[in-house]
Amino acid sequence: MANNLRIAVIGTGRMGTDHIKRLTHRIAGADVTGVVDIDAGRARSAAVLAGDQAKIWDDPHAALASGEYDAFVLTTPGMLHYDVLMDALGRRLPVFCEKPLTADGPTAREIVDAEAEIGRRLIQVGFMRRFDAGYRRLRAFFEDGSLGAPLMLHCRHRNPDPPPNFTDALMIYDSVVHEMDGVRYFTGEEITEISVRRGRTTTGGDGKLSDPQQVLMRTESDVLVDVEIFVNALFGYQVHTEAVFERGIVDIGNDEGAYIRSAGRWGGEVTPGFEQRFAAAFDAEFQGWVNRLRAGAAPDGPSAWDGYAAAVCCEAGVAAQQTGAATAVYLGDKPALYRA
Ligand code: ISE
Repeated sequence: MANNLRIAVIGTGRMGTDHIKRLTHRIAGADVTGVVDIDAGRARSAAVLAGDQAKIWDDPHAALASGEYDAFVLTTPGMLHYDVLMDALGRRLPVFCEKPLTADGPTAREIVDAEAEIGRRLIQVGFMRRFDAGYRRLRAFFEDGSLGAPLMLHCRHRNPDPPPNFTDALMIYDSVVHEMDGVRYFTGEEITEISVRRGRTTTGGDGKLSDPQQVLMRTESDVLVDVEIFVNALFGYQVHTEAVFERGIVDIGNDEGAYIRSAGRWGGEVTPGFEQRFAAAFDAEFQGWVNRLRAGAAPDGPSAWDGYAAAVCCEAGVAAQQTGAATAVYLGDKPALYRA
């Protein structure tokens, strides 16, 4: 195997620091040797997390141009992704890009077209659920057909509380985006139509969100999907999926772990948040990405096309939220690079 990958992490907020810790302590074959943030204090703390071996930058383009890194992890807010990705593509540098790929469908399409023009995959998008053991197990039933054709997916996505300044649109862009990618991952099909229903709102939040909401989707072969997105669920974190096939039902995402009987009660622990629920998935996602790059191979995780498709689905979802009408999803041609 080649030397350890020299990685620069661009953006050292919540996800950036989580990934620095992961790459530094749990992933083999990679060193975080650079951190980039316009906030100098945050960058310094991030460098310490990387074992104090990381060079600090305030400009991502300078880090990209330096020639000091083999790969980049991009965890800035989504609206800053486009310029960094375009620069990295121009330099043929691999980037692991946390979702979203970019801020909107048209710019995401530009990234797809630019990468397709190069003819080699350089970008992997951080849809970590694809690396969750339960997700993989469920997908196998879609692939092997042992339970017959898939008919429906019932998804529940519950958060204890939303991030600060969350909006109805972010419930789609930041949360339901994972189910959109999940549906595409399980079925291997594109989503063709999305509707959103709002109902009674919980008194458990600050009253600014319409929460919970129901997002309904249809795929190319007419698999129907319903998603409950509930971001002030208070009790803890839950991502649960039930798939209905012609000859069986498969459900994943029930809390696992010890089942305790004590003091006249029975039960176990509820997962507190997505970092815990998907910790193993995040690790598997990064280990796979590092292994591929070290072997000189292109990344094989979620692609720029997957990021683009998710962006277009989110836009349709937000339009459906605003109009109350079923909204069609139109992706246009899929370049050969993504038609493996
Ligand atoms: C957050 O950004 C995530 O990606 C989590 O997986 C999701 O559950 C949560 O709703 C989002 O806010």
